[in-house]
Amino acid sequence: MEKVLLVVVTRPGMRKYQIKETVDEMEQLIASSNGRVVEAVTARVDDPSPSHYLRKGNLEKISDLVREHKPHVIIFSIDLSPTHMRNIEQMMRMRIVDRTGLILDIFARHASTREGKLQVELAQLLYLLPRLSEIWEQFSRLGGGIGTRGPGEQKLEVDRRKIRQKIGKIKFELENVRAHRARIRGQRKRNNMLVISIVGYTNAGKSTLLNRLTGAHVVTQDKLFATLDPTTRRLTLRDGTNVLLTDTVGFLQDLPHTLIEAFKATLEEIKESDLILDVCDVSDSFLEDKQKAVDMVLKEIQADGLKRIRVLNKIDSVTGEEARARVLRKYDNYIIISAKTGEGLNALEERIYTELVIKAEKR
Ligand SMILES: Nc1nc2c(ncn2[C@@H]2O[C@H](COP(=O)(O)OP(=O)(O)OP(=O)(O)O)[C@@H](O)[C@H]2O)c(=O)[nH]1
Ligand SMILES: [Mg+2]
Repeated sequence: MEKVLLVVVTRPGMRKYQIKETVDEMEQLIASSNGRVVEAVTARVDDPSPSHYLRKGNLEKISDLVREHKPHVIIFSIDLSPTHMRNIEQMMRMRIVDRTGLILDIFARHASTREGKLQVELAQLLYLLPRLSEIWEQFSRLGGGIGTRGPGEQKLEVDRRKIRQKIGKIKFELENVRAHRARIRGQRKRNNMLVISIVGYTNAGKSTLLNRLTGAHVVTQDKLFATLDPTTRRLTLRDGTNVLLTDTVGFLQDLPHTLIEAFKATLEEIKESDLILDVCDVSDSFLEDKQKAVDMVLKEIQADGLKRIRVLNKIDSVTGEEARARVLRKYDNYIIISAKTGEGLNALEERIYTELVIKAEKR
């Protein structure tokens, strides 16, 4: 396990609970990447410095903590420009990872299929490409003198070209995956097969729900982004209608754009479903914000107009009559379940049946 010093950058006007939410989420992301936070420090940035982003006071605070804890890496809660990253790296003599870098690391750890790996590699290259030029620009500025400029720029061009070629190659391969997926969808449509996608924030319990409903064996973990590759299983409704249920990659607040782009083929499946099960975790203190993030991703992938059942999972974690009653009142438009104990799953299947079979017959 790597020792991590976590720097949570806050902006003026950020509320206490938002800071807490960011710290919590960063700690979960770091744990999912097998890191251990030795200390989490907040650094308020009112007016970013051009060279290091953070100002002197915060940099000194960080440098003291580095001496104290001797971490392996410093992880920032925001994305840094390559210049900022490099300057801080040199000052602290330590590896720096920013938010997108961390998320990419988790994805790289969890990718298991060929498609998953290709998508992650694409995201990594998309992350690298704009950074490459900034790194080189700085190099040529610093080098400045005779002879450094030409070769530097040539090398940059070569590197860039190589990366673009690689991106093109991966995109081409993923295009085949997309086309294959589209053909399968076409077949399903012709066979009048109905398709349901389970979506929701990462760690909400989507895979546990798929396993419960269909007897699948998708790995479930108390880690963020345990699932990257979609799994589809058949579910038989009570009148014998077969539907297909798909569990897919989870969402996150401000999901890096490079990942959305790279996972286009996977996310596209959601858009084509007849129904989505939008799963969230009642035990999560930041449920509302996470639901907003889910809504935003659904909008971004143009799946916000689809028929949707809102599912509130992990009700087993709410103990006490009163607390339960409060949840039931507050979330009266949700189907309340526990994927772990099986509570509420009959009601959920009934609701799926109503949405897909009864309402369809009426039309
Ligand atoms: N108490 C409780 N825990 C649950 C329930 N459902 C899932 N969990 C736990 O929540 C964690 C995440 O479950 P997953 O099914 O892996 O969640 P996911 O939404 O597929 O997560 P990602 O694939 O990482 O996005 C695991 O530790 C599960 O055991 C539930 O109903 N009750
Ligand atoms: Mg999962």
